[in-house]
This record gives sequence, structure tokens and C-alpha cells, in this order.
Amino acid sequence: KLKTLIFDLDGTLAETERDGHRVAFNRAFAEIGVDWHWDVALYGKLLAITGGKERIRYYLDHYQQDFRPPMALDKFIAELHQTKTRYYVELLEEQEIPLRPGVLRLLTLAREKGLQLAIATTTTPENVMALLRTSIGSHALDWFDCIAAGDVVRTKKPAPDIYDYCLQQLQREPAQCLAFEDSANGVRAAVDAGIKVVVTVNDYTRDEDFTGAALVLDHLGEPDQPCTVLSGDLED
Ligand code: XBP
Ligand code: MG
Repeated sequence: KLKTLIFDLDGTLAETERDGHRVAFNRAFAEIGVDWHWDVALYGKLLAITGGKERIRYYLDHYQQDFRPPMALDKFIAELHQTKTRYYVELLEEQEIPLRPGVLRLLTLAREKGLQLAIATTTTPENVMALLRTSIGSHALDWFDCIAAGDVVRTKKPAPDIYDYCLQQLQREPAQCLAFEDSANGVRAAVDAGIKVVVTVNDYTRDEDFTGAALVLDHLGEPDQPCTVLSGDLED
């Protein structure tokens, strides 16, 4: 029986990538004085690599081969990523990125029905807190029994590790859970953890391969319809 809904954050709870993370990366690049710029199209390609630190490393390897960091590469990436996180949190505080359509309704309905909520994301814990705080309010942090984020696991999505971690923390079986994702990497992670997954696509992920997903939707917002996800068919 369905007990727990597990949500990805970036692209699923909110459209954080293009006007959030991407802008924060660019502000961090400007702060350290490099002329790198991730436009919307390039960022779309770089999204194939999950995790901000992993994405920066990939970019250096493939687009900036001549760059020599002023310190050990790992330290350089870690510091640059911390700067990026600072800009991302500032950006959310300046201008809220709203939840995607239907998300708040589903969270509210799930809570009313006694379902447990969790988050399994690649992004940094500070970013999860900031997004929940600015889009819903600080009280929303208490809605989630597990917030599994970032470096708490060694290998990020598409590896199933973050979902495995979440299941372990919650002492749940995969069959008791339903995941919500927006990307092929996220679907792979959930499916490989044995969890059924509903996809809500966005402009960056629309054409990706969602093999293994239980359902692919444009979004969760159908205000006049009963919420199909909770109506039972996925519980079998
Ligand atoms: C999200 C990500 C993250 C964010 C940036 O993937 O890949 O890297 O873009 O976050 P998913 P950090 O939605 O599949 O979890 O810079 O904090 O890593
Ligand atoms: Mg995502």
C-alpha cells in the first residue's frame, strides 16, 4: 500500500534550473573573474550531468581544457560551488521561484490523507531549505520526514543511491513509495531503486527518454479534476 511520496526538487517541485541555478553559476563565475557563461542552451546540455560540482568539473574537462585552477582542482570546484550556492540562496530570497502547478495541492492532499512526504534530490541541502522556505514557508520543512540531498550519498542520480538512502532512513520498501521526477536521470534513479515514478516534464526534459516511468504528465495542475495520482490506480 502507498505510504510515502518522494519528490525530486529541481524541475519537479519548482522550475529552478534556468532562472535559478544557471544564473547562480554565472554570478559565481563573474565573482571569481572568469569569462565563462552558461547560456540557456549550453545549460540544457550540461544538465545531463547532475550535481553542481560534477557539472563544473565536466565543463572544465570539455569546454575549458586550457584553464589552470589557482589551487588544487577539488578545492577550486568546492569553493566555486559554495559561491554558487550563496548566489542561489540570495536569488531565491530576492525573487521567489514558485512551486510548479498542482504541487502545493498534491502536498496538501497527501498530508490530509496521511501519506508521508520526502525529498530525494541532487542539490545542496541549503538550497532545499531555501526553496521550501521561500515558496511555501519555514513550516514546510516539517512536512518532509526525510530530506535526502546532495553529498549525503557518494554517487548522484542517475544512480539510485539517493532513493536507497531515503528508503533506508524512512524504513520503507520501494513498493510503499511513489516518486515524482522531471528528468531521465531522475527516472533512472527511482526505477533502479525499485520505485514507481511519475514524471512531470519541463522545457529542458520534454524530449528525454522516460522508459520505466509509470506515468508522464505535463504537470500536476488540473484544478478541477480529482488528483488522479492519489485516486488508487498506482497503488496496485
Ligand atoms: C538537479 C541537479 C542539480 C542542480 C544544481 O538534479 O542536477 O545539480 O542543477 O544543484 P535533480 P547543486 O533534479 O535530478 O536532483 O549545484 O546544489 O548541486
Ligand atoms: Mg529534477
